[in-house]
Amino acid sequence: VRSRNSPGFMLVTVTEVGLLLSLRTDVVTVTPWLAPVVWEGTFNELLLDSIYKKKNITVAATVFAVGKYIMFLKDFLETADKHFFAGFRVDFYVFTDRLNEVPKVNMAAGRTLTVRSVPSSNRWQEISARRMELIQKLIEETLQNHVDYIFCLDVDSKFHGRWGTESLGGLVAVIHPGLDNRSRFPYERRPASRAYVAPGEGDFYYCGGAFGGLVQEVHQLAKTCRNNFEDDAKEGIEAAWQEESHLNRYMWINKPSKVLSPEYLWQDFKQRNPEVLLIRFSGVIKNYANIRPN
Ligand code: UD2
Repeated sequence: VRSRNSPGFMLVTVTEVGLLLSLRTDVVTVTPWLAPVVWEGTFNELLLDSIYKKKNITVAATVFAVGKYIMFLKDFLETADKHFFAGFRVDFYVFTDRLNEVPKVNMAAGRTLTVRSVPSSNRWQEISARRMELIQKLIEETLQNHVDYIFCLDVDSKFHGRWGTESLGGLVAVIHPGLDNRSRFPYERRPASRAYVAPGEGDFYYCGGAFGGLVQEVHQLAKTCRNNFEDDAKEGIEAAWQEESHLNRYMWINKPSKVLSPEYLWQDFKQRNPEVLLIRFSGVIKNYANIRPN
């Protein structure tokens, strides 16, 4: 810290240093393309909230609850209302084939819930992958001109801690919590697929269960992943992890401008790693055989 008395030197208080420097040295906090990696202790939430309050932003969130996955919706929405952009305007969009089973959840002021009907399917892979098409259409038909940011989230999950303005960016991806060995990243490895990532390529392995950013950027992502998924299908190819594989390919080519640490999508069956100081959002334990249609 430079001295207050030396002419030409700027006064930098300890508080300001705290704002400027990352307080975490045990984790990677910036990518090689200079995108922040968000961990607890790397940001000032009061400062960030005050910046975005002035901008008067609206955030949309999409969640799909098709078939038996409707059982996860109540907890998802109740915890989202408490922790996801608390104090900000949030429009939740629920896509379901079980309109009558959508729970009644009282949202805080300034937050809305819209339910949209989607067809059911007898293949979970199709339900998961079709989300890209429906997100693309939602943005084109409804969000384009009145929402600033959007996050697309898995329903079989709950919020446990703050998820707020620190997560905002042009294109935002979340590091998958279960995969830290690069050689085992489950990218699509068949060159015939449009989701192909060659050996030695790829930065992180990102989750299909949470991504977002500016509405225009997510529109481009959803449209590209949808087209690539459908063009693959015409040639009889389905990527190893459906739209998650296409998302990973997209993020390799179009680097995210902000990367969220696994605090932003943990998995309840995993023990917390020491570097994860706070679990903000986490996938619940589920029995796939009981809830998926196939
Ligand atoms: C991973 C991803 C998921 C997706 C999938 C590959 C995480 C945490 N999850 O999870 O996002 O990329 O791999 O396809 O990164 N759904 C329904 N009804 C169904 C099946 C799925 O509504 O019958 C929806 C629901 O919103 C669910 C999501 O699709 O959260 C993903 O399906 P999943 O949770 O079964 O996928 P999973 O656990 O393999």
